[in-house]
Amino acid sequence: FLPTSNELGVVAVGFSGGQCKPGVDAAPMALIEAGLIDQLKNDLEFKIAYDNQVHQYSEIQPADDPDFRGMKKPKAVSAVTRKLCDQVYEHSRAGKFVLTLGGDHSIAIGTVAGTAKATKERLGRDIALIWVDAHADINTPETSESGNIHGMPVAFLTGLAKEKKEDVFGWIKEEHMISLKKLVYIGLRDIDRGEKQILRAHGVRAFSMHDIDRHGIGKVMDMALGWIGTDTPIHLSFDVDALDPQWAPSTGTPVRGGLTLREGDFIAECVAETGSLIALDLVEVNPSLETEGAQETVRAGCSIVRCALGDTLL
Ligand code: 5AB
Ligand code: MN
Ligand code: MN
Ligand code: MN
Repeated sequence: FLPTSNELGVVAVGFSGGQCKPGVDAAPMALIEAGLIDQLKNDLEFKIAYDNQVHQYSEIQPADDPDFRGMKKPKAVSAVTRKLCDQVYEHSRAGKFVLTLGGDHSIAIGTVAGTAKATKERLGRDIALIWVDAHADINTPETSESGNIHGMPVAFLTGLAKEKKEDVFGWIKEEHMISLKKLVYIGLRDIDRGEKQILRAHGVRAFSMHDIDRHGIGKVMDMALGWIGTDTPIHLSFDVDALDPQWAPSTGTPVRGGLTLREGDFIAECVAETGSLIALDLVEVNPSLETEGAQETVRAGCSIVRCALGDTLL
């Protein structure tokens, strides 16, 4: 079921409306300027399908976008992720591997919805979702204290959060959703109260930093991938704030006590080794924060992408 060839669809998403700090929209350009796409083409020999633009989607974001159910910029995030869903769907439906460069993590509503739908159609299979993050991003509009939608994507993707209004995520249908049983978290260390209740109530498989300290990253990856099982198409959504701020300081919601650079790369390498990866998101790089560390954060992001796409040491 793998992407049929070495074809890679790249979508660059300069969107920051899922949270309040400007600058995360500049990440795709920073990653590309650091040579990421050239490396994928030349070193990893991918055939790249990239439209050579960083999508800002300003034309589809409404001027008037009041808070709704506590959500900030609900219509803008809904419209952008809906459009992104179509773009990712097209690549994935055609059997291409899809790399999406964010943007804040709200964009995963679009990317995962797109691959979930495409994979159901193409292979008649449900995808698994590996969410590497300091945060669980599974707040519903009601449990969220911030109203920032980048803390809610998993709730919308699993149907825990629902909304009938078409222009506020009502476009998300069964075909776009994933099962809470096929969701695995790695790197968690900052979970809201309401999120903890959700994770417990649904028995979601989650490996926190505590688990990584206890078992080591090798054992944790065995357990995480064992839970998913072989032969299940995997979408990997990697929030750069999973890494410790020592390695990735330029991100909107840094949390100390995170993954080392090598642990981040190792996670990506292990997922690559399964041969089941169909899509990757890299999100939450914000080059305008911590200018000293911006290049370091960008480099860390590039490294994770290369590892996930099969760059091997030997
Ligand atoms: B990120 C928080 N849980 O809901 C919330 O960076 C943080 O995509 C969300 O993981 C962090 O606002 C979202 C406090
Ligand atoms: Mn996140
Ligand atoms: Mn995060
Ligand atoms: Mn963040």
